[in-house]
Amino acid sequence: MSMPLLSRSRRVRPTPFSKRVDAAGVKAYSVYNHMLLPTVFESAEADYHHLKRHVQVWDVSCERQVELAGADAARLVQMLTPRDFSKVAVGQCLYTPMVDETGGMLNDPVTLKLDEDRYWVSIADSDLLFWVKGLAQGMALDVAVFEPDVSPLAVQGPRSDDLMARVFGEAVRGIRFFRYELLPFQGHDFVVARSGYSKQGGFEIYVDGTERGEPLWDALMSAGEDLDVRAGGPSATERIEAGLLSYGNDMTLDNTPHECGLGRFCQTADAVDCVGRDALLTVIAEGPQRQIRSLAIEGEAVPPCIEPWPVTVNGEHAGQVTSAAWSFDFECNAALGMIEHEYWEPGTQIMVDAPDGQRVAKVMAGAFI
Ligand code: THG
Repeated sequence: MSMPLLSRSRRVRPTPFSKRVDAAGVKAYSVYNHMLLPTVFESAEADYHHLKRHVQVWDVSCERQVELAGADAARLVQMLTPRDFSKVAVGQCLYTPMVDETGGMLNDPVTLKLDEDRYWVSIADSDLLFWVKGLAQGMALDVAVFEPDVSPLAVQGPRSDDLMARVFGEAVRGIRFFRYELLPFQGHDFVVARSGYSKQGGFEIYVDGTERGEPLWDALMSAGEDLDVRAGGPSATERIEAGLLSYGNDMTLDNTPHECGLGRFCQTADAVDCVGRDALLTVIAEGPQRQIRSLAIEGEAVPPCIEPWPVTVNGEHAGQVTSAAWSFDFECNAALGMIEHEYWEPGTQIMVDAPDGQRVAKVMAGAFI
């Protein structure tokens, strides 16, 4: 199938790694936070198998940072989320549902506490910067809110520790999940976290300074030659198998964190400064009416889900599929969908209105991996 081209302009921003990504033979891009996100190199299938067996370097610069710096930064961060930040330590990364005054999801970033008065909010695909600036101005807070020149570079896959140790030293092996350490490369300390948008293990290097991007990319690629390191990107198939959510796909402003299955990241009663606190306390009291579930869809490979696919049971509305992909390892279609509470029990058989016809599907107890 021929693909239309992507028209380029200033609005679709390149990244510090774009020249290297192009040289590596990128075959497809998505646009995320108004920035290029490389998605396919060899093929979706080859990239997926390689990610699960070896190690890849991902240009995820589009996971832009919203920096909060100043005396009121801690107060502002707590206004954004029902996750309790009162006991968070410097060096931690937290998966952070962020909500508006109705309890609707604005974004699901990873938040790094860099200092008592300094945070990076590593955002998914929505313009969170404007909301945070608005709150800071409206509340007359003593805090700077801006997008710094920081671009995450992810190293993902089972050989990530080995590759990273060659570039940043053996200390990388001691970094715990969702913690970061400052580690030197060519005389500069980089924030290196054990995190990333896959379940294959790995790290994210927060590259502060565009000019530091290419030297780091080159060092990872040459250090990993015998590990078969390749350029890669988030694998839609792998992340659907893993149940990793995608903002704008699996959830929107219309969903609460509880509908998204993110209740375990909310301590709403303790998060007294959270803007959406009252709305979420009501949701908690009533219980969510629908929730994200992993689904297995029968039949041959489905096309990508670019509009929600209706889900029914005996002709009754039962929810919608929001992401789907053929799982090369499980040899069935893996999907994520928002399922109404009458139908969300594991094992429930549902019907999915895929673009090429109706499919039988099953609600799963958890993710594929
Ligand atoms: N890394 C960084 N920034 C990001 C992403 C990332 N910004 C955009 C997007 N990804 C934000 N969304 C997610 C979704 C899931 C996870 C991270 C970011 C994730 N979740 C694990 C899970 O759900 O099992 C672990 C959560 C936990 O236990 O704390 O990793 O990937 N920098």
